Amino acid sequence: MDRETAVDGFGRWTAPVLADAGRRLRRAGEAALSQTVRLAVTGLARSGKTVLTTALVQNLLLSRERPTLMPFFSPAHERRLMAIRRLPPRRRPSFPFDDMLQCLAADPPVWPPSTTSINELRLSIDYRPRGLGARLLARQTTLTLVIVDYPGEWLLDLPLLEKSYEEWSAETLGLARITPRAELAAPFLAAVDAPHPNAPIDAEAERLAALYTDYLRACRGRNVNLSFVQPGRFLLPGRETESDPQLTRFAPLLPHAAGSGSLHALMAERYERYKRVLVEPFFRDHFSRFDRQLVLVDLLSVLESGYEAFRDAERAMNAILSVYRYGRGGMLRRLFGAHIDKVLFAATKADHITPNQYNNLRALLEAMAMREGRFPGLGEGGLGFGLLASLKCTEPAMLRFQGRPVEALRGIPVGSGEEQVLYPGEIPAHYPTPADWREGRFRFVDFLPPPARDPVHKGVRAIYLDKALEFLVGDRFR
Ligand SMILES: Nc1nc2c(ncn2[C@@H]2O[C@H](COP(=O)(O)OP(=O)(O)OP(=O)(O)O)[C@@H](O)[C@H]2O)c(=O)[nH]1
Ligand SMILES: [Mg+2]
Repeated sequence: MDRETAVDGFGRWTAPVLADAGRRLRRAGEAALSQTVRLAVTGLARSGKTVLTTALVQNLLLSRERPTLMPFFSPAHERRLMAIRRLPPRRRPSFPFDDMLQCLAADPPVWPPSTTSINELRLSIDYRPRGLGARLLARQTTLTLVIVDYPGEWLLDLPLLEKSYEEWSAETLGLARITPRAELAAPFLAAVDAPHPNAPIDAEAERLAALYTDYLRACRGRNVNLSFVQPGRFLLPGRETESDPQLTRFAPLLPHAAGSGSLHALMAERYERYKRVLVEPFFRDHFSRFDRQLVLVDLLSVLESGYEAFRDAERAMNAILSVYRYGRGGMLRRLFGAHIDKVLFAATKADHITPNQYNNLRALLEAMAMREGRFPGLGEGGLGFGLLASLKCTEPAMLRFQGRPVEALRGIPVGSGEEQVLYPGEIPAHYPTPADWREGRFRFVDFLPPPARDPVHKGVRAIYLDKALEFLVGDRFR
């Protein structure tokens, strides 16, 4: 008896019909289970977005063949990934994956150049569903993963949408007068306090905007390393401002200069235009479509820069999280119907510390975010904290100090040219106070990317990228 007649007792002709119906049902099931997940990756300049996006995709592409590469990413670990293809971008410029991978997979690897705008990378991932019900409905299904990389500076503009020019000016000037900003803002504050009364309004606006922009740039300077910089487009303007540079030519002012036709009125009008032309479209056209958000924080460099930089990073994290403070009535949902339901903050470049410090690093990041309260706008388990390294530049090693073994790192420190075993800095086990910085405690050595020893990884070896991916999208591979 052949297989078709064995299907049922109704004879030869019904079997193909039933098989066909089964196939169609399965296809319908597969189509019904197919879905798109938009994962946004952000962080301030140099936080590691480009390296992360490249390494994440490269690891994913390789993990189909090598499930042990991403042991914490359940679909890879459970060998349910069947095929992964890159698709052309749809809504945004393409993430230059091949060029970036060429940098990271070179021997020795080189760090990719800065990217200053928004771009996307689309992956089509065929996988076997996990649950029995889903498996009966579909043998395989497809998840389209859209990874969008955009500057974190733009995310910091969100709170502006609910602030008038007067409110923003008062807050911004107040902050600029506090150490360490007061010193950086001194030329700008002097100009605000003593405006040129007879100068043409346009020229005065230009002068103040230029001084204000210089101050923001100084905040991001290497040693100062402050995170809370608004408006974000003053530092990372994006394409829109190329044709209309006036969009970023305003600055906060004292209220006493108000009045129609005044400098104050001109600045207020430009501030509102900035929100209308740059901020609102970004949140409406991009942010409101994201499903999941990864925020990268270079916490190690923040710690190195001192207590003020540390507290300022906390301020920036809270500005980002303020959106989720008010449940369903929160700002984003109210304004744009946004639906991000999972946010992961991750401390990057964790290959600069030894594994016994990982818990402290993660706990510190969480403590910084949670000092200001809860975030009902994100569901149960919707807010996560982690750490990762997208390109591991070190290996764990041991040193002996006063006869005792001490955890250390093996790598090539920048500027040394040769491999060394070093004891890197420690992460405090408690929320730090200014005293913790007095002995120069937080110094983390910068290491060069290692030569590509392991051709299978094509130079892209990572720490906990798989954990981050599991938190962010693992549930979508049911
Ligand atoms: N050790 C180590 N350094 C890293 C890692 N990821 C990034 N870096 C360093 O951080 C720098 C910035 O990384 P990018 O990925 O270019 O950061 P970005 O956020 O895309 O930067 P912009 O495009 O300039 O905003 C790199 O040039 C490296 O020096 C990592 O996993 N480990
Ligand atoms: Mg980049």
